[in-house]
Amino acid sequence: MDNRDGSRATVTYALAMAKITAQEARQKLQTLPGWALEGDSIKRQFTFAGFPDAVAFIVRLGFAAEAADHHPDLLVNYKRVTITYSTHSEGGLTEKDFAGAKEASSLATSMGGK
Ligand code: H2B
Repeated sequence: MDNRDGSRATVTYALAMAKITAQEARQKLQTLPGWALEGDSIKRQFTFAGFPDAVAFIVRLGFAAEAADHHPDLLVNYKRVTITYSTHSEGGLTEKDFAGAKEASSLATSMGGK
């Protein structure tokens, strides 16, 4: 499985994109308070001080998502933002979704999201 130069880049990439089972997902969610498994995705809602803060959060998360080339579904209802992560290309959950959720949680918390 090693590359010809002896590096393991291909192997690392394959692992990163491996689909995560529901059982594994539940385990991983124990370190992501507030996030729930819903079908083939993970979901959490944050409430901000008001609509402008909610919009500021989705803009910042949007740029982080673009940089990571992994994009959540984002729903704004007044001051509440619902974030849903799933890996479309895999038709399920991968490590990328949990990395995105972790980033979303720390950004939301830093912006006063509860
Ligand atoms: N985001 C999500 N959530 N799932 C994907 O499969 C995905 C993505 N694929 N962002 C990326 C973009 C892909 O389309 C580009 C070409 O890398």
